[in-house]
Amino acid sequence: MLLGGALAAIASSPLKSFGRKGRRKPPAYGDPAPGTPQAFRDLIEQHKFTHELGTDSGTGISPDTGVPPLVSSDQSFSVFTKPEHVMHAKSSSSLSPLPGVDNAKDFDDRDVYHGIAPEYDVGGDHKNARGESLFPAGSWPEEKHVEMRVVDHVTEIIKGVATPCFAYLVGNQPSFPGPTYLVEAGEALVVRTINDLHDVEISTHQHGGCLPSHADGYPDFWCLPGKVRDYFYPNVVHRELLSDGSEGGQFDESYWQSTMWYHDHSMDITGFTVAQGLAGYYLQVDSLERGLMESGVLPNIFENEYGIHDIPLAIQDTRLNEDGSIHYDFLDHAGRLGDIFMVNGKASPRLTVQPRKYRFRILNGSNARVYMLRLSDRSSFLQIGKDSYLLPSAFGLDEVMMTSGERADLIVDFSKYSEGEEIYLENWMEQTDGRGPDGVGRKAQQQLIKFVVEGSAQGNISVADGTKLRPHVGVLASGIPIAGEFEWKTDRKNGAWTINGELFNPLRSDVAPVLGTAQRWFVENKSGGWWHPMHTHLTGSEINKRPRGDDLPSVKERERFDAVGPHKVDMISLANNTRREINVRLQTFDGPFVLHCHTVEHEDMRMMAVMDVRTPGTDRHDMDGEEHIPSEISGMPEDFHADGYFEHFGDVGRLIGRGVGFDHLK
Ligand SMILES: [Cu+2]
Repeated sequence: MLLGGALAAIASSPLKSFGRKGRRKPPAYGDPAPGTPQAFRDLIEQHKFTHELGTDSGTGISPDTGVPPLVSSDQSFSVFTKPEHVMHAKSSSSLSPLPGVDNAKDFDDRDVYHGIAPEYDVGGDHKNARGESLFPAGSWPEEKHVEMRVVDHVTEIIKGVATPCFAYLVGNQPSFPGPTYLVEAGEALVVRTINDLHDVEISTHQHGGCLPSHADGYPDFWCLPGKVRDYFYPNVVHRELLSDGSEGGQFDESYWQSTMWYHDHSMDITGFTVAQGLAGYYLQVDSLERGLMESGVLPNIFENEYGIHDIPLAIQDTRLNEDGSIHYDFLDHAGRLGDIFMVNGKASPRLTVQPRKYRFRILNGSNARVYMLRLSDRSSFLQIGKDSYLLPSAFGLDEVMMTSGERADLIVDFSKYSEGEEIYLENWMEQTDGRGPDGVGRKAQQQLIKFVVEGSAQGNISVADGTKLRPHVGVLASGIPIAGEFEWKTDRKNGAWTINGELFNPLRSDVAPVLGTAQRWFVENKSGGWWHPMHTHLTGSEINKRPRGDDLPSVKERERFDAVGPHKVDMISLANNTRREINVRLQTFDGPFVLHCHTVEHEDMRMMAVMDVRTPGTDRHDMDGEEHIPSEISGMPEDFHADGYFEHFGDVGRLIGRGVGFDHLK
């Protein structure tokens, strides 16, 4: 299956201004159907806010009716909706054949067909392309192994409606969305991924991770149907530079990530696979955050607080067909909007809470929707993290905007409420198509999840406005030179979105920074009325300067900067006609990596660029736009391109030659 971007039309639409009225609707093509059938809407209404997260209220139609996906006592992974179990991977040597063994190809075709990253060294000292160990001396981790299948599944988004979907399966219980990983910083993990889908190639990206290119979900480093790929997650971050410029010091603690997520990133079809359910959380805890947990500042995830007082809430909009299946329109390139709002895969659920503080790790896992989240009584809450990173300090706010792919790590205090009180998390952002939101207003008001306060508080946490969390170390302060400046300009050309005038070509390098340097980037969106939330793989983006109000989709971002100072993010949301400045540190792993728009349908329309971080003197590959990346790095077998699996390989040549879309619609 190689659908989507290259083969279909794209809306050509007038400019649009955020918050302005009276703009013309874009021409409608794709599926003009009225949306999720009324019968299903009636069912949602009937069961509204009755599905308690963390319990099973299924009817038996769906296999995921509440048994947590436990394989064995030392490999327990948790699903969002049944989150009693904190999950630890198996210790090493649970996989057969072992990851990275030389004779892997002699095993059955299903075994490790795509190999493992060259940075993975069996029984040795994992090193990057520059020969630097990924781990400081003496911190060699105990390696963990996990086997994860990607399978067809049936879930129950609406009570009583069986919905076919895709799911990640760890153990014996598939879950929609996927199971939550919990790793400790510096604890290397190999996830053996088996693609049991029929005719759908996948490529798993760990969003926020600092990973070898082979394991990063590069869009055409696939795990093919029926095949296996070993994803090597060393769970490292950039290390401090020694005086000779090599990466040899301790980990830079300011880069440790907390709330990451993983999702499919397969070229041209990511919008489809994510809508089908291929997304989940990937949580990491380092010693600093563990200290905050053990001293009672934050809930202690290692003391069974996961799913109790530390709860991931993934917000996604979706739409169902008449047969209960998930609607996806490959012709809607503006960006998929749904008319059903899910939290953790369930339409309009509820969560019973105690009168105390909770940590909610909120993910906007929607393909194209922008949210403005508020509590129904307009109470304020704390933000402790943005995207993968804990902020330097907690700060109070009463609404938070989230574009696709962003995370907001929030603390909500229910202690002021009395028994039985009901509070909703609401969306106030109006949006009618995938180009971007129209503005904030009551017309858009949508209750997403109901919190019901019950019982007495079991313990509490002390985090408050101003509590110090993760100190920020500036890119410049880290001693790494800013080796250059680079501009990324998004635009719309020939009916498609481009970055610096180009469509994504997985074989072409768009910027090739030297490993061990930093760059100052200017990211600019001049593409008329379109919004583009931009995401860069490999490393965090440092917001070093107080942003101009005109350059922000929400002035709350400047309030955040004023409150916490420079900090790291992994998403930069570009409203129309805005420009942002960031610093990025390009360390640890050689490329290729992508940066792209996280409105997933724009990404599928090739709104991606390639950052090929390179170690001088190495000859890993030549990204001239034509030559294939060597098998060792891509994991694609040497004979792959010769055997005709994809005759036209994503139609790259065709795209470059004539642009995207049907000519008569341009
Ligand atoms: Cu975009």
